Amino acid sequence: MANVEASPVTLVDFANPLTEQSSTLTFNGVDYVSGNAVDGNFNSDLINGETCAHTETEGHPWWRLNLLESRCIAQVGIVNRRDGSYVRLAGAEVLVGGIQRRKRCGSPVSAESANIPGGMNLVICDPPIRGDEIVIHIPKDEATLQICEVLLWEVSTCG
Ligand SMILES: [Ca+2]
Repeated sequence: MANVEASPVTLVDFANPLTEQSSTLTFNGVDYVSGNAVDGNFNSDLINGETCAHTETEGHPWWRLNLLESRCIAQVGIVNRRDGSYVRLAGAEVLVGGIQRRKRCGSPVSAESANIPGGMNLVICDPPIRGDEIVIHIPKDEATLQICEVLLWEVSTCG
């Protein structure tokens, strides 16, 4: 009989994360930079916590994480802000892959899920997707992307 073992899902502990986003909001002298979404600080109070990433309101805003090495991504958690306008995250999609090819992980963040202040929006890649890059974007003509923290989970092998 074949010995079938499920691959455990583990949290990605990424060092020196490289991030960028389509634009950066500056509000009251504070820059809501892309790196705020992977600084290990889960404070979801955008204004008082100053540890969320936030783009301008624009067409098709995006946030990107370069993992520097290929990983098999199983789930992505997006921590929303809690101090208002959290519904803006509705419709956000997670893409996993590289420059040449990206696949969408799971389903877009639902309006219901985005409506939870400070909620962790879990996007499950079923099956897991291999890639060295994570993109979170909102494919709308006018949108604002705000992410307080991103968590990634991986499995050891894809497929
Ligand atoms: Ca943060």
